[in-house]
Amino acid sequence: MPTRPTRRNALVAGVCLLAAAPAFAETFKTSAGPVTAETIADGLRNPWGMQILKDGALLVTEREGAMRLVKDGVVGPELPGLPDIAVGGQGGLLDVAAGCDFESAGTIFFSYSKPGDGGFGTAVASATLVREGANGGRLDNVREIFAMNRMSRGGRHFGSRIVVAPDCTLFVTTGDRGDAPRAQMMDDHAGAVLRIAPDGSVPAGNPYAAGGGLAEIWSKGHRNPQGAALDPQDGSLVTVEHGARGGDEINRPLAGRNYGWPVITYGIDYSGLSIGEGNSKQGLEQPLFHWDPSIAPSGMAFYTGAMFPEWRDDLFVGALAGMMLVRLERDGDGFTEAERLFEGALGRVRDVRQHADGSLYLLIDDDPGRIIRISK
Ligand SMILES: [Ca+2]
Repeated sequence: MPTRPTRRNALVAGVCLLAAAPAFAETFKTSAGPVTAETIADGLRNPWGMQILKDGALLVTEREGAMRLVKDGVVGPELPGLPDIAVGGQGGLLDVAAGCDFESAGTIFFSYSKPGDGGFGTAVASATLVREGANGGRLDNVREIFAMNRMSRGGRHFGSRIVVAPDCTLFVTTGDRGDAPRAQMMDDHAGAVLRIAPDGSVPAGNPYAAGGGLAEIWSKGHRNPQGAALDPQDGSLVTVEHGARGGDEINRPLAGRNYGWPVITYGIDYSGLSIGEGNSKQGLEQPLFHWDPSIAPSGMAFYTGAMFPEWRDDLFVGALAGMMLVRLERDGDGFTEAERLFEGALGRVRDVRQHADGSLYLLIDDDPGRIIRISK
């Protein structure tokens, strides 16, 4: 799909959505009993990433190139200060995450498709969130801390979840940009999990810091990981990626490992042609789980809350094409699908987050899109 980059600054940015969400709630039968899905904010344009703040405000990105605060059901105005963002296809403003020092310094990180020489690539910036009132504010000290080394045309597969680890380093996922062989190239940031310090430098412990690949690379061979979270059991990173047809997969990316794409995959091309060399090969890692048929997985979260004791320690994955929330239970070192929630009822689930009160928040990627709170 050709991409027409739209410089965000050229967009008409005057739409301030200050209407409170309409009261709208539905009840669903689940393995944890009846649960309520309540729309708590509406009118967002393709929301992509969300960080829940301590006072209950939600910091939300819209793919079209806007970041907003949502508080008490009211969607605030665009927060000024974003850099130029190439909006088109799957690109735009993508994930957002609070830094380790958010409470003291207001540091946030966000990912986006950056316009550059030769096209676009996934980039990450840091900024200081300065809040004004309940749901207003601005971004100060905006600084690009990472950009893919190779820009390219085309609007597919930017990856782009950000996970802040307890040591304050950032895991960032990138997609293959629709050019599968790049996922195997060690001199290319595409198709990878990357690990960077909060200032963008290379932290100690990266597997290729001394050579063999770009120093930011943590793992390679990923197609388009759009979900990532830390496993509360051992702190390890878990990712979920869009595969080819029948090849969406969950991985536990370890330093210096290769997760196979496009050499091995459980998927086939959407044209029906086979891909690569089969399902397995020595030296390439197996996924922990894969979906056939595909569900188009996006954001993920481990559940550690008290509201749904039946679901404690389970993994939730949002599905776009599948329009549902998938619950997975542990199965040895891996996971197995246990339940499909809200299938077809709420829309494309772009992201899922756990609130401190144990409820789950879903981002519905649509225009207008919305935020839904799952509780009981
Ligand atoms: Ca794989």
